[in-house]
Amino acid sequence: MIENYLDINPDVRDTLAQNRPVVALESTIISHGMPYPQNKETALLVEQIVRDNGAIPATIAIINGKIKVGLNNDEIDYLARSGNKIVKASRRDIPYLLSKKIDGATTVASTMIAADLAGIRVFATGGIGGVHRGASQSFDISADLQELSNTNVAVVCAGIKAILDLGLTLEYLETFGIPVLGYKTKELPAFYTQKSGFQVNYKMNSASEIAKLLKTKWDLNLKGGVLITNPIPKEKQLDYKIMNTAIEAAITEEKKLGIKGKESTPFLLAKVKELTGGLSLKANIELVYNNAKLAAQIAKYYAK
Ligand code: PSU
Ligand code: MN
Repeated sequence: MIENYLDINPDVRDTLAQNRPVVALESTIISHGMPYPQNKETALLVEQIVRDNGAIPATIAIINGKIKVGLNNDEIDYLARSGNKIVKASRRDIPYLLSKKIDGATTVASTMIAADLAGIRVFATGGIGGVHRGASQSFDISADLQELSNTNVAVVCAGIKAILDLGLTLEYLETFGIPVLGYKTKELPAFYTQKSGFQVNYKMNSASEIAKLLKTKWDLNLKGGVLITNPIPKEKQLDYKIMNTAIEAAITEEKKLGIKGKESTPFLLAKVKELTGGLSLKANIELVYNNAKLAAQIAKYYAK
């Protein structure tokens, strides 16, 4: 049955069957999170970094009426070039896109669903979606958070995207019982910066410790994901004040233009890139590489 909807690349399937490590990767970050050609270069290098660290990458998207787990380079190129023309596909979009055979780039939420169906437990991205600033009025809360409360996949990220309200997002994560771990940090990283002014629940000092926590959680049938926050490397991080000024300006512009819903995050990321003269994109790319490396290490221990 599920084969009608799920297409797992043979390399990924064999690796999983042998209980060897696989890392899931998303595709909204390719089509909607970064411009071409940096998106393609990043997507390919992220896969290479996963391989160099001893795991097999599985980039995920909706292609030709199926959820494809483990894209080939042509498919990555297609998603990278298509950009906003590809549907940004979250949980609610999956049935429509599959039944209509429409392609889609998967968000954190839908990539978690696909990873879970395929049996992949570790997933690397840039930053998760969360509670938007001003959410008390807009009600804009990313479906990524609900997914983390339901689906057994660990998400390695550089924190909650800085364009969001980190404090409210942490409250949401607490309510839904999602552990927020910091890799070698007590402070929650803020995507472009190591600093945020908020704390994670637990500082973890190694990939093996994290893998052990994952096993414990799921052995106990404590349903849902784990958020593993991995700070951007110190020498790659941006200035906290400069970033916040750019983010506030981007949000003001967004309000003026009346942009909301699923367009909000891609708009804000692109605007912040423009306002920082491309610096935010550079940092975003670096933090994704850093997360891919940690995710591969965690997947390796988890497979043991
Ligand atoms: N991480 C990045 N760039 C991105 C994303 C994550 O570095 O563009 C994407 C993910 O796919 C995430 C989405 O699920 O942004 C959040 O969108 P929204 O706020 O509409 O849920
Ligand atoms: Mn939203």
